[in-house]
Amino acid sequence: RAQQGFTVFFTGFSGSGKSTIANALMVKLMEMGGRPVTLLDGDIVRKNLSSELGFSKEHRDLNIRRIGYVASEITKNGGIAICAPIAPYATTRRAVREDVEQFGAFVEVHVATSIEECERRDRKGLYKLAREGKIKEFTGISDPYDVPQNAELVVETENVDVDNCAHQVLLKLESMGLI
Ligand code: GGZ
Repeated sequence: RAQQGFTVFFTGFSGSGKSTIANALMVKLMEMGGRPVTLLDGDIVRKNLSSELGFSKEHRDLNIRRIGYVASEITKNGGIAICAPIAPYATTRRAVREDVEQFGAFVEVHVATSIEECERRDRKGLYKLAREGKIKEFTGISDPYDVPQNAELVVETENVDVDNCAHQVLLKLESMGLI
């Protein structure tokens, strides 16, 4: 079924480049036409669907399960969902995969920028605040991140630009027969 819906699920640290790559991918998929594309970016979801949630394991899990539910509905209806949360817990990513795979393909993309590089970039100044203890439970600093073991694709951002990363995702989607 060439026109089945699917979900591209990015996971990685804050500042790893998930949002930027997800946006570039969205533009490319929209230019191709066909299925509607919905971007469920971390901060957009936090603002609109999960505004009452913090960053405990329970709250992160609830946030990710909500994203998974919306992605599975989009996938069910033949659309393309692009998700870009940190999603630090492997079991929760697995649960979302199972939700989506009832209806279509789930393509997990690990944006594998190292914590050292994310902290060095520190584009929003959050790592500095986390080091100072002003943000608690900060992923990679004072909170866990389960490195994905079964991602469909791992992208490297330290030597590869955003457009190239998005292109690698497109190639993967093509090789999976999704586009
Ligand atoms: C991690 C945090 C935290 C803590 C605030 N830990 O760079 P950002 O700002 O825009 O991305 C991070 C975002 C993470 O939200 P997610 O919904 O993607 O996380 S999860 O999947 O774990 O539910 C960061 C900001 O929120 N932020 N506090 N303690 N990131």
